[in-house]
Amino acid sequence: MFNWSIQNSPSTSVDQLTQQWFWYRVGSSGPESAINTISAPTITTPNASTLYTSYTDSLGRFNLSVKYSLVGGATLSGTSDITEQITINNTSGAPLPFHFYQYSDFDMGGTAEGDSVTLSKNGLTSRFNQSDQADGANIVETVITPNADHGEAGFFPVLLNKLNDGSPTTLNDSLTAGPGDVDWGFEWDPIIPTGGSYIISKDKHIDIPVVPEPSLAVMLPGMFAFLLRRRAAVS
Ligand SMILES: [Ca+2]
Ligand SMILES: [Ca+2]
Repeated sequence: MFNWSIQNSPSTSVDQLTQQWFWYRVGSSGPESAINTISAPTITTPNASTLYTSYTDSLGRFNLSVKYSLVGGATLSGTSDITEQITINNTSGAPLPFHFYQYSDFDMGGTAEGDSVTLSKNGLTSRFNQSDQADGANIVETVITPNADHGEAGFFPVLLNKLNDGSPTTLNDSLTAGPGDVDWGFEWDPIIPTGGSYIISKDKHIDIPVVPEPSLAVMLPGMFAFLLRRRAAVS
């Protein structure tokens, strides 16, 4: 996901997202890989707001799918929502030690600078369940289940480089970063039972300020001037 544009005036919209994507690792050694390296994707779009992408491991250990559901708010409400459901099916014939990562680089308000992020934990599980990133009144909130084992808030591109380097990464559990060009991630470390599935559900919600329509007090003098010019032109 490289773009999430939301209308902020009758004539303009602003992209709030640089990148959100997923990485994975099987076992405790070796690097993480982006999920688009698993295989060519199978993509289906049952309707205009729903997208499925699925990948199949060439070694037969698992398959993985992501379902995106987009719900735009009412026109000029400044709100938009995306839910994602990630399903990992263990097809290896043995318990599968899996590591799954969400990486997010939002740039709220359409600017990389000025953002702050806070990751928070469920009070009962003490595991990560939420991220809140803001630049002024531009806010994105992410809520996840099951809660993640690790999280990391930092400055672009530290976390992205960790996920793309050649060694295994465990997120460092730092809770806050900013203001600046912040990014953040979550990490799940399940052992998926033989023949079992692991399902992650996430909801991301954006609120941005909206520039209202010009008021009638501003528009009416202009309309009268236009009508007077038309009358003058006709007569
Ligand atoms: Ca910003
Ligand atoms: Ca950012």
